[in-house]
Amino acid sequence: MTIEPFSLPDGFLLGVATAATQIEGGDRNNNWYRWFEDGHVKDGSDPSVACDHWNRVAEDTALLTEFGCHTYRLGVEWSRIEPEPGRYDEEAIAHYRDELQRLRDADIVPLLTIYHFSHPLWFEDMGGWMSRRSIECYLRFTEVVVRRLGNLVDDWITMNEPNIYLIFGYVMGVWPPGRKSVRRFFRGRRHMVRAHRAAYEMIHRISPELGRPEPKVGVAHHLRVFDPATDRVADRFMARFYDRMSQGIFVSAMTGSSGDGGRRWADFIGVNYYSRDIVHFVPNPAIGFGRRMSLEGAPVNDLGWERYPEGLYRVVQWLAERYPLPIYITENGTCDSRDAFRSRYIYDHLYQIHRLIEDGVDVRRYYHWTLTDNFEWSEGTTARFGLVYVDFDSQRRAPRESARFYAEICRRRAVTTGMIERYIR
Ligand code: IFM
Repeated sequence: MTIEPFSLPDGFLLGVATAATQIEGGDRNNNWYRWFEDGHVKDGSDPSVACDHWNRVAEDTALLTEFGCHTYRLGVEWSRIEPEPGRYDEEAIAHYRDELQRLRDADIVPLLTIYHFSHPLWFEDMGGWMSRRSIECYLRFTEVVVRRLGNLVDDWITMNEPNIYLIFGYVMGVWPPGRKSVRRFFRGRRHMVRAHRAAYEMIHRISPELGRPEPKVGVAHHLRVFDPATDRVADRFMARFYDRMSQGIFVSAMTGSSGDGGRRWADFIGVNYYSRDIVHFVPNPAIGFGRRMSLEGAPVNDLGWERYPEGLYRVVQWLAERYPLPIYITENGTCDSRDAFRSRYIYDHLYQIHRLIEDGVDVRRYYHWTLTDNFEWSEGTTARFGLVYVDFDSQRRAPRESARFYAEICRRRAVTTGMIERYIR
């Protein structure tokens, strides 16, 4: 694969992305803490510890400044803000206001995620996203977030990866609440789509009242490449089926019209890109007639996910052909505990973004996943995605070499020959 210097346009923003539950610690009132208590986190790590970001906002924001990040994607924890239905915790709201103000003071543009896989236990106990009332509950919470934090925020993500949440939680049953029901998957999707659309409209209605006349609102979609294992019709059909059912139907319903002038529920499309799956047709209804795996012999990360940078080009190109909207890469990163290939991964994926921009695609931002090692859901803290190493006993942070590489990219908006020599070869 090509290794050559390249640069990104002047206004292009680079930063990192995080999620509240994965970093904050200190909260036990959510579905992920219960999932941990029930023994479902593979390495037994406790999300109420995570990387103690709640008490280390200053230290972690200093890292963002040190790395020269132009923007930071962060989330709020619903169960902290609304611990009981309709009761809002002023201290938690003040905490998030302080964090956002700190970012603005440091000239770092916040991109705020309202919902990222985690919700209060009272919401889980009423049926979560399966309940018809989920929409009004999510909107009530969203209204509080927007009214109380919205004068500090222009850029919003209403939901992170609704497709992954529903597939893992309701089809595969490997995330809370651990169900296996395709019917529930579609029910949850219906509710999440309605909730997102209404939140989109609400944010546009309220933000101008708060002095933010042009908010930008979108969804962070998890998008993969699905390639058929062979040229056989059955494999090709299954690959298309996965592509459509596990992502296409979310993007179309949450973005709206692909033509100009039609109804739209997104100001940008957020892309979380990690890997691709090779799809085989398997004549076995018990496993849904398909199996997904990594390409044999391909380079993989610590979790066995193929490292396939061209896939980023492919999914973004696919979107750009359909929607005349700016694209933000809202997540991209890799699980690499030895930091053996993270710099190369960053280089390869940013190179694809450079190619896309050269080819006229409107990609405006890139958020690396993630700042520090954190609580990687059912994998626990042993799956390390951080630019910064975390010792979870002492909570000591230590930037990895890839963090130095990424910091240089942020500062220069470019990869030079010298950087290639220092970090890639
Ligand atoms: O850690 C997750 C994140 O919460 C959502 N996108 C994928 C990441 C890596 O698995």
